[in-house]
Amino acid sequence: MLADPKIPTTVRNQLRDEYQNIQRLIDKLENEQIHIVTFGKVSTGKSSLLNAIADHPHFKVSPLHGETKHTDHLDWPSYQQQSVVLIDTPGTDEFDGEARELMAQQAAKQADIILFVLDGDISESQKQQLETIAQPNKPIIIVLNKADLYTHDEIKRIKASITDKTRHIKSQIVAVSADPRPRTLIVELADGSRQEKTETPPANIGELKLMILEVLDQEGKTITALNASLFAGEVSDNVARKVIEVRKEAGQKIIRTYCMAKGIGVAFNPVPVADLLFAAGLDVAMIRQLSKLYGLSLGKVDATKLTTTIMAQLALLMGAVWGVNLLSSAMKTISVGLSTTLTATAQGSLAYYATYLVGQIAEYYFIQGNSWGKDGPKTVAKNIVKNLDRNSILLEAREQIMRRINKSEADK
Ligand SMILES: Nc1nc2c(ncn2[C@@H]2O[C@H](COP(=O)(O)OP(=O)(O)OP(=O)(O)O)[C@@H](O)[C@H]2O)c(=O)[nH]1
Ligand SMILES: [Mg+2]
Repeated sequence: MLADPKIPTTVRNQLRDEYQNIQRLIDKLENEQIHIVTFGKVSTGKSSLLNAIADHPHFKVSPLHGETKHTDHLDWPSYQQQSVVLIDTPGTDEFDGEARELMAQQAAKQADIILFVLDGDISESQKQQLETIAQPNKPIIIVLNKADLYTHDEIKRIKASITDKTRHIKSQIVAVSADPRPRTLIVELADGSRQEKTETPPANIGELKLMILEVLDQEGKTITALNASLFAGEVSDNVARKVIEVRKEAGQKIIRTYCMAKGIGVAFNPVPVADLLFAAGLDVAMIRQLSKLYGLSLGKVDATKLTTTIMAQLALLMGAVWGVNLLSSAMKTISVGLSTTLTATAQGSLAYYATYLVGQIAEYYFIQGNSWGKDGPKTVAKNIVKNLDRNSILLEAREQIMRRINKSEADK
């Protein structure tokens, strides 16, 4: 379609841009590694923090200062070719100025996110370190670790003080306990007697995980991180909700781009209404991209099969509706316009709507983990068609298509 001379160059260029955006999104999903790098003074708990994030004791931890001697990394079990790499650096101390600065810059260069780890208020030299690694567009999360050693009020006060002292550096701050100390509890037994009990609380890093996810999201990288096991394990409700939200948003973007392409394509190459449902090449491509987003990566054959299943359900459901009724309701939404563009736009809107339905139904299938659930495809398709506001989608389609037709005419 991008090579179709019937479609004006300006419109084709716009579509090409949109395709490229989606393609970039998908490429990120497939190829990009995310580097999360710790940085900070000796013994603040950098290695412990990465172990807690990974939920795996990979990095050596010890109460001795300077336990980590070399930069070390842990490759996450990759999802397809993408992965998240956790990178641990040796702690810096007050005496190794030059080497420290060099390491800081190296860490900053390779990091997508820097975790600047503290275990109390920030000192003057730590502030200088932070200034050294701070760069525009390099997200920094200041992690106040060992929160278990402080009271609630103390944490509030330390956080406020850090915030104040780092006001000029773009960063966020969060308090965590990567490796909390065991604590002694007094438990009252049924007979009224009391007993001491020692327990080690689990790491408390849920808020940090959520922050990492949000930073990646702002960087346009969330999709890559979603499938990594980084967010598996002790996943808070918030994190899980955020993952679903971001994925859905990306899914809707993909669907709309394909709707637009289909709508424009049909508007400039009107086809008989009966063929609308079956001009399925773009729908298959859309379904493949959606499947990648949901971690399933359907091949062409499977994607075509799924498209056919959905089309068949829609055809059954719509029957006559796909014919005269729908076309006339698509026409009705068009109040002004040149008569030559009238049917073209109506048909384009209809094609847009059909692809929109296919996209929504496919996305439902992927969200359910590649399954129609107990209801089967028929009920799923029926519910989705019923719950979507057909007229507002047609209206939206018409507006977008008209805008492009008008633009291409204005450009002539
Ligand atoms: N109380 C408490 N102790 C912690 C916490 N996290 C880490 N520690 C302890 O702090 C000490 C240092 O932890 P590490 O993870 O080795 O610190 P590091 O920053 O990697 O240290 P270096 O590699 O020497 O720079 C260990 O004894 C950890 O058990 C925490 O959340 N609370
Ligand atoms: Mg260490």
